[in-house]
Amino acid sequence: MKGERKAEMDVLIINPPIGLSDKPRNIPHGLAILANIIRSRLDITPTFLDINAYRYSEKETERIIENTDFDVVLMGGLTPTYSTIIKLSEFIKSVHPDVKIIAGGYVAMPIPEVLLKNSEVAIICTGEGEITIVELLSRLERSLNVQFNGIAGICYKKNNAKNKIVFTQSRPLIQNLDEQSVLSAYDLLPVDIYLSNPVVGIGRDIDFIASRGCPYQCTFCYQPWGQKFRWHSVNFIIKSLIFLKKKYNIDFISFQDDEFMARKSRYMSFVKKEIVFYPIYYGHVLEGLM
Ligand code: B12
Repeated sequence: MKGERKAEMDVLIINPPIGLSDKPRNIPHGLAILANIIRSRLDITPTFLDINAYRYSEKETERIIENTDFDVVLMGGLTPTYSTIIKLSEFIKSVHPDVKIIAGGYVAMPIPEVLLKNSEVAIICTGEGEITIVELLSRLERSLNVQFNGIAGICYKKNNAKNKIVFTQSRPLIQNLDEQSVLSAYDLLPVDIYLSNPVVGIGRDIDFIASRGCPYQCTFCYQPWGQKFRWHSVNFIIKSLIFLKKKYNIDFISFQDDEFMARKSRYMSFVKKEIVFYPIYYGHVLEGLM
C-alpha cells in the first residue's frame, strides 16, 4: 500500500493463470460476479487484474502489483492455481504488508485450512461469495484489523497466526439466484481476449452459467453446491443473452452449467420462448432474440 490510507477502500481482484497450455477462453465468472456485487452493493469499483487473460509473466505481474494501490485483495480459481496463489500472496505481503488477502473458489473451498497454513492468505470464503464478501468488506472498511466473528461461511487465521485457524458457521446456499446474485462485471474484463479465443469455435462465442448444483452424485465430480438444483429464471437468462448480444455482438453461447437440463420443465420453458433452439448451435437462440 502506497502512502496514506484513503477514506475509501481499494479492492484488487486477481484472476490467476490457469491452463497455460491453452488460450484463455473462459470468463472467470466467480470473481467477475463478485466484482459486480462489490460495485453494486458497496459502491466500490474494484480493479480487476486478469493475469490469465493477459498471460503476464511473473515479472510483469509483480511490477503491476507493486505499482497498484489497494487495501484488500481477492483471489480465487481452480485447484491448479494453488501454488500461484501462495506465491502471489507472499509477494503481495512483501510489498504491501498491511493488505488483507481473501481467497475463495475451488482452490480454497474443499480444504481451506491447507491454503491458509501455507500462504499469506488471511481469510477464505468457504462457500458462495455474494453475501459473504459484502459482510467481509463492510467489516474491513471499518479497519483492516477487525475480528471476523459472526460472519458465516469463512475460515480465517485468528490474529494472523497460522496455527490458529477458525471456522465460522457455514453459510446457507443462496435461495434465489436472480435476487442474490448478479451478472459478471464484463466491463471490468478484457472481453475481447476471451472472444478472440472461442470456447467452441463457431463465431463469436462466450460462456455463461445459468444454474448451480446438480441432482446427481457422480463419484468423479467435485460438486460444492450439492444436489439442490438452483436456476436463474428464464427471464434473467434471456435478458442476459440480449445484453451480451447487444454489447459484444456474440452469436453463440456455451452454457457451462453442471447440468443445464436437470429440470425438464425449466429447460422446456427456456426452449419454448419461441426461439429456434439447437443444442449445439446456440447462435440461433440469439438470432431469435433480436
Ligand atoms: C469454466 C470451467 C473451467 C475453465 C476455467 C474457468 C476459470 N476461468 O477459472 C477451464 C476450461 C480452463 C477449466 C479447466 C479444468 N477444470 Co473446470 N470448470 C469450469 C466450470 C464449468 C465453471 C466454473 C465457474 O465459472 N463456475 C461459476 C462460478 C460462479 O462459481 P465459482 O467460481 O465457484 O464462484 C463462486 C464461489 O466459489 C465464490 N468464489 C469464487 N472465487 C472466489 C474468490 C473470493 C475471494 C471469494 C470471497 C469467493 C469466491 O463466489 C462465487 C459466487 O458465489 C466448473 C463447473 C461449474 N459449473 O461450476 C468446472 C470445474 C471447476 N472444473 C473442474 C475440473 C476438474 C477442471 C479440470 C481439472 C479438468 C481437466 N481434467 O482438465 C481443468 C483444470 C485446468 C487446468 N489446466 O489447470 C472441477 C473442479 C476443479 C477444481 N477442484 O478446481 C469443476 C467443479 C467441474 C466438476 N464438477 O468436476 N474449467
